[in-house]
Amino acid sequence: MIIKACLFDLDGVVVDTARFHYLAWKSLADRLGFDFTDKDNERLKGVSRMDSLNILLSIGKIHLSEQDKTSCAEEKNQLYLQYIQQMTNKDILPGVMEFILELKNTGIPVGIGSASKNTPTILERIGMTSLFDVVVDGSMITHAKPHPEVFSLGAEILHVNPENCVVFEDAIAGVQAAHNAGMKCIGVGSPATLREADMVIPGFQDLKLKDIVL
Ligand code: B16
Ligand code: MG
Repeated sequence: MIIKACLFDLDGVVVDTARFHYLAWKSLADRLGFDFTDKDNERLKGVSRMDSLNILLSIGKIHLSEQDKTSCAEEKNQLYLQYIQQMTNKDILPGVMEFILELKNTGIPVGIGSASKNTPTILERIGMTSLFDVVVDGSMITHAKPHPEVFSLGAEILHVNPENCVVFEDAIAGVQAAHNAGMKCIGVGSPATLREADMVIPGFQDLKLKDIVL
């Protein structure tokens, strides 16, 4: 394929915010009186905030009104915001910056496609805001991954056809979203989990554009 744009998921691909999401959800679960494990947290990766809350409540076998759910989601987000306020460029995952700079030097536009409504805050904290040609986040979309909207919108804004876009994703729902958008997807993480991806890399360390064969 001819690569004309690369779209990056944020959480788990550019930065490791999973531990902050986990700590914030765990505090909420503690207050509601049940245990929320690290393994449970895997189920929330790439999933929208309200969908994550619904999964969390199903683990705790807790039923809440819509109003209480909204306030629980807000409570979790306030805790999460406290964690991400401490982020710096040291939180950028190894090799991502170098790889993005290689793409930019080659003339390939780069974008973000994230479910997170906190994307602008995180990009600002890690100093990467101006690096991306397009940023599509959770506040700009109606449908969560695996719906293709977050990536389709990015490609549309960049005026690039989906068949010329490559998506980098760490979550199964994100890989499916890329495929649903008609794009190729490189999984970042374990091949066992991301077996639907067109190629899987453990991370970006030492990755060069020439290593990508799709
Ligand atoms: P927020 P991504 C996703 O981001 C996270 O993986 C997921 O755990 C989180 O619940 C979701 O964003 C919503 O985040 O509460 O900050 O809006 O992986 O799509 O970049
Ligand atoms: Mg992710």
